[in-house]
Amino acid sequence: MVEIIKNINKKPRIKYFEKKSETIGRSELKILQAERLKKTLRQIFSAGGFLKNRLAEAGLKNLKDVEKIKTALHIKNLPFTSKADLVDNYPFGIFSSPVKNIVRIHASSGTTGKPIIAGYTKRDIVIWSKLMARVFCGADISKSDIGQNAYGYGLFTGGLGFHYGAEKLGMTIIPMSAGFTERQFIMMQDIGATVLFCTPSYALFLSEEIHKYIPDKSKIKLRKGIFGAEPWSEELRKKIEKSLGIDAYDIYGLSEIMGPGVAFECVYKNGLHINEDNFLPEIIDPETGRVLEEGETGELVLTSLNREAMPLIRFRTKDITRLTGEKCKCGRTFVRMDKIKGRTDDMIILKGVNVFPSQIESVLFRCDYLEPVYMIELYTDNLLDKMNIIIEPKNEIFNAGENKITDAVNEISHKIYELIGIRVKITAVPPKTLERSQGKAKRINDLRRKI
Ligand code: DLL
Repeated sequence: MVEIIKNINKKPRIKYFEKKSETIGRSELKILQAERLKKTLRQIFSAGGFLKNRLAEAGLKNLKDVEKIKTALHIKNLPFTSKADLVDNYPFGIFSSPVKNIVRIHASSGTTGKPIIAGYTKRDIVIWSKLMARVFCGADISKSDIGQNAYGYGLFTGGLGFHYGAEKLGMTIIPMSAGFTERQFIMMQDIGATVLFCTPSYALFLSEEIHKYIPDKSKIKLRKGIFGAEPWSEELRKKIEKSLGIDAYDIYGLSEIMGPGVAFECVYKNGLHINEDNFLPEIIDPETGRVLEEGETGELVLTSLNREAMPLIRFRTKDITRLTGEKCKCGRTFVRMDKIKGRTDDMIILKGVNVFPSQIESVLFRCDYLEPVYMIELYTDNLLDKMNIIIEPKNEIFNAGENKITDAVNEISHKIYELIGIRVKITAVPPKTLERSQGKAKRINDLRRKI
């Protein structure tokens, strides 16, 4: 369990936004999930279209079959939905509400250039805002806080998702969006933001730049941050916490299912609670689709239980994690998932060994002599896949000459070898060479020859 920096000697404060729902008994929750699953299936049937046909092909032929469902465990018999299904049914083919009832559209990048569209009814937006308010309360953020929202506003769900949740809670929210770094610091200092919302890589960038704009850290009032939208290691959390002097929390979500707020950390930071009254989680073997047991690592699959516009059944997120149903000290009864290890898309297979960028990050970010930034290049050499990790040794190493740089490279090479059992190339570049990200960081540059 991660130590809670500011509350080191104090008992963490436990707050809920919807206590009854967040601490619901497990048997009551199971009944609610079954009811909501059936309601969702009824909606899909009455809307007709792609999802209904998919369910019918898999044996759920009509409403009578839906009524026969007794528990949410029935989910295992239903077919998966994937990003490709959303692309194929672009833009509205996957909606279960008529377009006239849609009040908002968001989008994320698809695989073929066409974006993936997410639609929301008025009710969906209200529920989403409440789920985001749960996230804030989970991190002991209250309506007296001032939130600086540096997630991108626009088609990305981060900006408006956080914004509406903050307003629902009654917090003061500064709609900064990402970028405009100098202005971020001006507002942070002048308005006195107490909480920061952005991607972990942007938080890191801000922490690297802050001394230029606010040399006296006592001028800022930041106490917490909620960071997500990309995988980030515990080591990165420690770096952000230390350099900004805040308490950092993880939040998970995806546009297809809603946006931010699907899962979040409470003050104990021992996994992310999944809002299980709204989303039914499963873990599957990404190769075979077999449902795995609690505690086993695999791909997270989510089913909407409370969406109107675009409920999805068994959506394959491609995100790798595992679930635990062990009791949490915060009193929430929702299962927790581990921090996301990475996406199946981003898993690198080198000589048969599976590696995620987050594992490499854990090693690199533990080395104080490196800038907290890296890039993994994949290339082909003699028909074999190879990896080159580009690192930035800090100024003091770089300026100390060739030998010091070589020592750093050798040490990293050894540490990576200890982690994955394979020798990879390590390239040192001068500090501030690699691009810093204001949104989701790109960690892999795939230069492999495509056959
Ligand atoms: O990233 C929603 C979001 C906004 C989440 C702000 C948290 C904060 P998409 O752009 O559709 O939505 O990307 C979803 O991002 O399937 C994961 O691969 C990744 N992701 C999101 N949160 C986390 C996280 C938003 N906490 C995709 N840890 C997901 C790791 C995350 N990966």
